[in-house]
Amino acid sequence: MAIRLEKGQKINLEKSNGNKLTEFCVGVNWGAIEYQTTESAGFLGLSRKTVTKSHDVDLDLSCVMYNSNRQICDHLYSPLYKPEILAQFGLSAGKLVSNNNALKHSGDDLEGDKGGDDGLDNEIISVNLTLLKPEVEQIFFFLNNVGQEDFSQIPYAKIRMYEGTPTKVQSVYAEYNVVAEPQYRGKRSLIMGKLYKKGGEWKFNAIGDAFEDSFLGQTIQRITSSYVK
Ligand SMILES: [Ca+2]
Ligand SMILES: [Ca+2]
Repeated sequence: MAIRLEKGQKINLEKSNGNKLTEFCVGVNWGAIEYQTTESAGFLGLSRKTVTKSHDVDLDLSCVMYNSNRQICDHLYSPLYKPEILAQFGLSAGKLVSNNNALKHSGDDLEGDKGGDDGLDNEIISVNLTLLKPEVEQIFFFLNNVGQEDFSQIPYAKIRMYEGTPTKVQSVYAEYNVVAEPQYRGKRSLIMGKLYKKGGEWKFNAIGDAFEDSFLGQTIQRITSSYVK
């Protein structure tokens, strides 16, 4: 049974059989905005018909890793972010694989599901904690909306941690539903949570704080200034 994460909740990465969870995926599933409109149809376009159109929603799932000096030591975010804009925030170019292959991103989805919820995550970060460089102490996962709409306009956006692979979900460990929550109205970025090492063991803290940030660089600056401990 998956844990329904509540804002601020801290959990141990321990499975029901007592084993540690070291390999898992963090995924986000979301939908494009669909709407109905009419357009001319028929011979000479003299009649009208109702059609369903969709408006792409480009959410980006990313993460940044910090060392014990609270400095960024690695990251995963879309290579589509312009390096010159990232540089203004002191950030390196985007990439989809972290050092040692410890974390891997499935790639930048620019649209969201069309034609209804397909039940699959649109962007996934696979995590293998055993491959992390020892210097990594905290890993923050966050979500940005590259488009103009806020989270409440998106039909669904669900985040989950699960065992399995990006193509096969074995067991969902924890999940939360972003757009169903009123606190996400008007917001375009979300600091989802952090993995952190304590006494040599990894734990997860669900943060769930949403902001108006329109660019990933703002969200990373916010994490660095207010969330890294
Ligand atoms: Ca995306
Ligand atoms: Ca999907």
